[in-house]
Amino acid sequence: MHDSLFFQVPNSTFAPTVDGLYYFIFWISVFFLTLITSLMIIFVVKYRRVEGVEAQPSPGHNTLLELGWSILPAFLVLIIFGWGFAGYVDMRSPPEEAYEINVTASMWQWNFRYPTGAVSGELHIPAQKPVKLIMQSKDVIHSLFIPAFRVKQDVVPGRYTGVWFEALEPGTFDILCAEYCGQQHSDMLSKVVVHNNDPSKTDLNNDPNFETWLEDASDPIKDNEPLYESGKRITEMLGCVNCHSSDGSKKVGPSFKGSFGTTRNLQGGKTVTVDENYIRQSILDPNSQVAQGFDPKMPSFKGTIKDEWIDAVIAYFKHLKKE
Ligand code: HEC
Ligand SMILES: [Cu+2]
Repeated sequence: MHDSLFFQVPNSTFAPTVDGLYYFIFWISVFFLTLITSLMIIFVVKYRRVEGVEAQPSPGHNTLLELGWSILPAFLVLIIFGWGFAGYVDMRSPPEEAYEINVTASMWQWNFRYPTGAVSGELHIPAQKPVKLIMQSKDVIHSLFIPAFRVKQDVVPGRYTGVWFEALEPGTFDILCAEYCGQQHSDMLSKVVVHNNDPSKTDLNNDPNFETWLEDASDPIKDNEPLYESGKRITEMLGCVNCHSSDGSKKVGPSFKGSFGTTRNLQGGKTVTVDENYIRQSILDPNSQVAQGFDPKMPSFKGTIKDEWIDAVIAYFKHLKKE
């Protein structure tokens, strides 16, 4: 399957209804646009005023034709209503057994929390299982939009809103904010990672199945590995790697590689040494010290990242320094 002109690859159980209805309306519109425009042009030419020819009085009306063009569109509109309403009711009625994930939207970041206590900046879900999102906003109105699933739902401060879906195939798909929410609205991007839901299948690309991912994310610090490995896992889990590389290349933010122990020029003219405290503060309150040459685009991870996880991330910085 490929992205089409109007849609991303469909990947939820809602997609057939949404796409089907969309194309139904689209082709009806194309049909009537062509029919009406052509007839108009033909009549304009055919019945134009010609010198020396008297205008004829109207021959009366055609009851059959008039009933036809009233009743047929009425049916079309009712079909569209019925089809759309059935789809809407389905989208508004999450199944009892849906897996629940809490979502917090804030300027300009998505935060996903799982029943086990795991948190992540990207949404991880099992394939072929209904998932329900219970969403709230910390500040202004945002809107969770997952084009591949054909769902979009506003996230409103002061109340919960919800959305549910069932993904079909494993893969990675876009999440966007579809409600203008301030300066960095267009950066409020994330991904939904649909995991293989079949424990007997270990994915070809080394993609863990959902249960494995959830176990790691619930407790990313493993006793039997060096702390920096856990730190690396945490930077992947929380989506740090979307903005920071570990190979020295510049992305949205400075690379993690080789920065520990170096001197950083800050906006405003101060300089600091990249040490434990600087890293900790950069994670919890990034805008309090913005590195020169970069935009203050990093969201705060206060409340998302646990203190022990910061230790591990710092260990990872130190490890990258040595490498
Ligand atoms: C949306 C992009 C984005 C994400 C996600 C992000 N950062 Fe950043 N980060 C930045 C930018 C931009 C800067 C530079 C500006 C600043 O200092 O605030 C930065 C700066 C930093 C710094 C200071 C680095 C230096 O060399 O001066 C650290 C440390 C850091 N980020 C760690 C993290 C960690 C850990 C995570 C994940 C928990 C993370 N960042 C997630 C964009 C991001
Ligand atoms: Cu937003």
